[in-house]
Order: sequence, then structure tokens, then C-alpha cells
Amino acid sequence: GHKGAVLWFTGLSGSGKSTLAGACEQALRELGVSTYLLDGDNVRHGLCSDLGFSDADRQENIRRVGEVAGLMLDAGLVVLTAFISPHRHERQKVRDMLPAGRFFEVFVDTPLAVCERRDPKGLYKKARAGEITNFTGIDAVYEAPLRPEIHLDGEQLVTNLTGQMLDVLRQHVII
Ligand code: GGZ
Repeated sequence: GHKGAVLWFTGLSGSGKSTLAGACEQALRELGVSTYLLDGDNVRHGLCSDLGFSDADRQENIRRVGEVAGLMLDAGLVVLTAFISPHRHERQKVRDMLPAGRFFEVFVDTPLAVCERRDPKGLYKKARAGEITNFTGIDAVYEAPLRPEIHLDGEQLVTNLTGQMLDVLRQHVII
């Protein structure tokens, strides 16, 4: 068997959070772990479809995701979340809400310059051109974690990073 946990990925747009969370979810499933992945694709179109990217809306986005992750943790799942979650204070509130030892802040640490070079959706280009405002890293803050449980170098290969994640979960006897 396995224990429930919340793996809270945080990082800039283009840092690789969603890709990595997806790869970790697949690896966990192959080990027989019950998982659920919460990300912008399944949350911002439904549960949070009324929210945009102002500071207040991002706070509310993170609050709702934290609550849902808590419910799924109660059900015994390993929950993976992939949101920029730019504010330290909001991440701390989620941490405080969840049982001690079950919340893992995962910092996908990819330099802004690298994210901007990747620019998979062309959003940085639009933000630089002023076509999008309030864009994280350009004209909206990203507060990097000070003491994340897991600190990943976002420039490494996804298979390598996934291996590091599984190692940490084994060390903490989640899996
Ligand atoms: C940041 C934005 C913005 C602004 C749209 N700022 O790379 P993506 O496209 O796929 O991921 C980003 C996603 C961020 O949503 P989150 O729910 O993760 O943000 S937060 O945790 O701050 O609530 C990006 C896209 O939405 N996007 N506008 N202004 N990212």
C-alpha cells in the first residue's frame, strides 16, 4: 500500500511543472499508486473558470486547489498539483491546512531566461509586447520557495527528475 500525499509543484510558466507532474503521475500509477493530477487544464476551465490572473484571483485559485487537494488526500490519493502559485503566503496557507508530513512543496527551478527561451505558447513574447499584462516573471511577481521539500533543477531531463521525485517519496515512506 501507499500513503496519501500532496505534491505541490510550483514554478514559472514554462518551467516544466505540468510535464514533470504528468510524468511523475504516470510513474506512480505504474507502481500501483492511486493518483490525481490537478492543473490549469482541468481546474481553470471548470472549478476556477470565473478566475483570471490578478493577485486576488490567483490567491482564490490556489485556495480552491488546496481545499480540493485536501479532500483527495482524505481519500488516500497521491495528489499532484501544477500551478504557478506565485505567492509564498498562499502556498504556506495550503501547507498549514494539510496534515504535517503530507505536503511536499516541489520547486521546479528553471531560470526565467530559460522559460522565456522555451516559450511553448508564445505567452512571454506577448507579455514582453504588452499584449498580456500581469504575466508572472515579467510584470507580476514569482516568490521562489525558501525551504521547499524538493528542489529540482528544471533544466535536467524529465526522466531524471521523475527518478528524484520517486526517491524522495520512498525516503518519506509515502510509497
Ligand atoms: C501567468 C498565465 C497568465 C498570466 C495566462 N501569468 O504556461 P502555461 O500558460 O500553460 O501556464 C500558465 C497558466 C498559469 O495558471 P496557474 O493557474 O498555474 O496560475 S496561478 O497559480 O498563478 O493562479 C500560462 C497561463 O496560465 N497564463 N495568463 N498573466 N500565466
